[in-house]
Amino acid sequence: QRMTERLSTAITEHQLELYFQPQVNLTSGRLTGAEALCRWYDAEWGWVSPCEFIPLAEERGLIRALGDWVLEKSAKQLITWRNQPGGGLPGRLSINISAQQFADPELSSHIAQLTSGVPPSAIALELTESDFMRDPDQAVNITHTMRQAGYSLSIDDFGTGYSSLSYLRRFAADALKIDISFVREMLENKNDRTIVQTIIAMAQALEMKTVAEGVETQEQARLLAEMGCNEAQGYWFGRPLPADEFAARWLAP
Ligand code: G
Ligand code: G
Ligand code: MN
Ligand code: NA
Repeated sequence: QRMTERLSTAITEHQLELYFQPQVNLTSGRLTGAEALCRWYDAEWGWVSPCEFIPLAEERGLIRALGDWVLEKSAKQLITWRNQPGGGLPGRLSINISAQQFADPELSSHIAQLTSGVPPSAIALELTESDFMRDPDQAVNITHTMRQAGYSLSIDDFGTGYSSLSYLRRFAADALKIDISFVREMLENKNDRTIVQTIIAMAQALEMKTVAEGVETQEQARLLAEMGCNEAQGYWFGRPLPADEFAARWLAP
């Protein structure tokens, strides 16, 4: 209860922060974009994990306000970077969208409003596989609208959400993000390795890109590259950083 009030205040008074984690091409090592990750530092509680406050925001009707803040802040950041010497973030900024935002029939036009000045080609939206599967027929319609508007779509936490092959094809997503739980032990665990390889083969057959999550070692990166995974994200390449630190480390001077 108290947490709901504090979160509500944090949203309206702009006490949340966006961190940015690099995404890289596994063959070239070059930056392909970044994922925007929401952070909340509370004076009394310290850092509160999004695994706690995102579900709370969803339950207590705050996710729309939080999601709008994330979209607006993302747009401002992209514009700021673009106006700096060196020319901005290469590739796309990936933004997490929750199921309730995704179910909004006005989502595409709403995002366009909140991100005015930023071309849709600079934005990828991430929705978890289980959120896609809540109402798959509706998701198919929305994904087509989003694609027509020029946004990229990624299926987040892939492998944990039981999507059927027929829906996967119809979602028209650009990328599958291989869930961290399969990447974590892929060197030691043959089953996990097989799952990762199978996801990559399936994505290739459906002409989707693969992005591995939670890559923490060079060995994992090497094996994923060998397996044909396109991109990766994880502590091996870089942790999520505040905007200025991200720019100092990753963007051209
Ligand atoms: O960054 P971290 O691993 O702590 O994030 C935990 C979870 O919170 C992840 O599943 C991530 O997708 C989710 N998350 C982070 N930022 C946002 C956001 O801005 N919106 C939504 N809907 N989820 C987010
Ligand atoms: O669920 P989603 O993929 O949106 O969230 C990504 C989450 O994974 C973020 O909370 C981020 O902080 C976390 N993360 C990113 N890279 C790594 C990593 O290499 N190892 C671990 N354990 N977590 C990571
Ligand atoms: Mn994500
Ligand atoms: Na994920």
